[in-house]
Amino acid sequence: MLPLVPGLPAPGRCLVVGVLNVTPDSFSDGGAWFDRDAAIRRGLELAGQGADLVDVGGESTRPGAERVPAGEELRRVLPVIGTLAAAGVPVSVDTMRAQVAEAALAAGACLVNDVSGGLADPQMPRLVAQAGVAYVVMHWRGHSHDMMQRAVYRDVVGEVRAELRRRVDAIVAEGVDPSRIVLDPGLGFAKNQAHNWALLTRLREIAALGGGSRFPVLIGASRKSFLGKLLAAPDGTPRSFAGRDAATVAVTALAAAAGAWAVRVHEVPGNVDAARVAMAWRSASPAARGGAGPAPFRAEPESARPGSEPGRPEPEPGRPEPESARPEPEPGRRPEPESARPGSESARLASEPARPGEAG
Ligand code: PMM
Repeated sequence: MLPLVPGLPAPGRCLVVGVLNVTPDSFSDGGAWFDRDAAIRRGLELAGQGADLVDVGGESTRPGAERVPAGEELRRVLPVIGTLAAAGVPVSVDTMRAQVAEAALAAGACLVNDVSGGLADPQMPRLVAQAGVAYVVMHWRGHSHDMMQRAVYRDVVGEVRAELRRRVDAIVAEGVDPSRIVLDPGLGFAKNQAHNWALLTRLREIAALGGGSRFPVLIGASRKSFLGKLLAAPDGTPRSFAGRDAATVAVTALAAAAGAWAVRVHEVPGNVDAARVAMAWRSASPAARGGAGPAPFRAEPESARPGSEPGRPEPEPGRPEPESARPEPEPGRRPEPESARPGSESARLASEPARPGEAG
């Protein structure tokens, strides 16, 4: 089942968050949307292409980046957020500053995406709690100028989980509603290639954070250097940024099939398709019949299958059931099945008759 986050779109598939960096220096698109009108046009374009949210940021977090003053960050993002929100586009603000988040929320943003998970500005969790909005809490070990020196782990998944757990506890203690928290492993932020791949393949463990409940997980793999290195030319030259979009789509399909709640991407259309493919995949998979996903194609009632327990996912053969598979959502975090939501991708999959002449 995909979790629902109150106040945010629920398309019944992995959400696709379009990146809109209003910066001169972001790593892959720096400068492209620095002009205000170009940024607004791009935001409308992303929404028109099917982005469920447009994530507006005014400060680059590329490795080595220095901070921009708060006044400059506000100048970059506020007019863009205000115009997009007024046009009906669901907008998130990518900021580490409570002052910027507060102004962005007043301008119409509905989600705070804080790559520092509340560490860069201690006022942020309280602000988010008071505003009652959704909050992306990313794993972060320090500002971009020297973050790669902190890419040292003995057990990257265990340490990222433990550090996120501590952040979530601190943020909830400040009054943030746990049902509004989205976790993000922070690919590329104090992580090398091997760290990123390890985290991507263990999303369920990140979502569970060591407890029974599951948090929604957002993945930001788009165009990142681990994809550039993976696709490097024989002489070692990394693939160009735009040349990483197909690999980004592949990661979206895999992450969404593994249960990611959202992906943050530069190019929307292929990723929306991938999220839809993943939803169909999850809907049709045998595990979905046990509760790890919706069950629109169920051929027999769960109770008819020997040893099955309604609502309980089937462990993979030969593997113990992960704690994240235990069906004990936190109070207030009981998502309805995607197939139950009218208009959702999975409801459509469940109800759509096969068209004549088309193989399913
Ligand atoms: N990555 C970047 C910026 N913001 N936010 C979240 N939640 N997760 C990310 O992985 C993330 C982010 C850096 O990428 P960009 O410069 O292309 O925006």
